[in-house]
Amino acid sequence: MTVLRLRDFEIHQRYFAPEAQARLVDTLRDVLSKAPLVQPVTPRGTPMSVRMSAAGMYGWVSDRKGYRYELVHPSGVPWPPIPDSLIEMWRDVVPDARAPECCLINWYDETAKMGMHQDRDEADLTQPVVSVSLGDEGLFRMGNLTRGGKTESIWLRSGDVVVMAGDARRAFHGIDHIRPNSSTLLPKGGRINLTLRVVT
Ligand code: MD3
Ligand code: FE
Repeated sequence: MTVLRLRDFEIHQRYFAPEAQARLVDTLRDVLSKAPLVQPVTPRGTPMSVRMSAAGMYGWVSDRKGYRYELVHPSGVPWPPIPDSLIEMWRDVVPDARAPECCLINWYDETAKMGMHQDRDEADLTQPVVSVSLGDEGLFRMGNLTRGGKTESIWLRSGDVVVMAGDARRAFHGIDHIRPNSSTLLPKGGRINLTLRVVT
């Protein structure tokens, strides 16, 4: 495993070995059977290209009413618990952080992307966010504390873990596109990104 530092982003390349990735995908299938992926719409009603679900005490949702954290899936059922292997990974990479309260699940098909944005719906922005990439590679773009300016891009590969702490926690970021057929982890292809967050 290689740890790269780009500004305040810390990238643990191939943190999860292929067998651990496969076990994680099996666990996620279970989570998604209870809390299925949905295609969110922005408050203006535009469908996002990414499908989403969540695990943990809170899930992040977006619909005509706005962006927010909710205690239940849109179907009304509570979000399933965050898988143990993810809690263990969180303790390993951010030992001083509070326990994660949300594991957001983003699924990208070969055409999906995520525009540049900041994550600021959480109450305590001093707490880190940790992401796990699974399946096809995604081109991650890191920006600045305000919109615009120079950016840096890096391909996130299956098994990579990214820690956003310090200034990186409030930086603009996005996924430009994914590289189809770059991984055999997911039988139907695509990319899954998990982000662990402290919400309250
Ligand atoms: C930097 N997800 O869910 S992961 C998101 O690959 C999100 O699905 C992307 O941006 C994805 O909000 C990027 C890396 C990431 C996640 C959360 C961050 C970078 C971040 C929060 C703050 C700053
Ligand atoms: Fe984000």
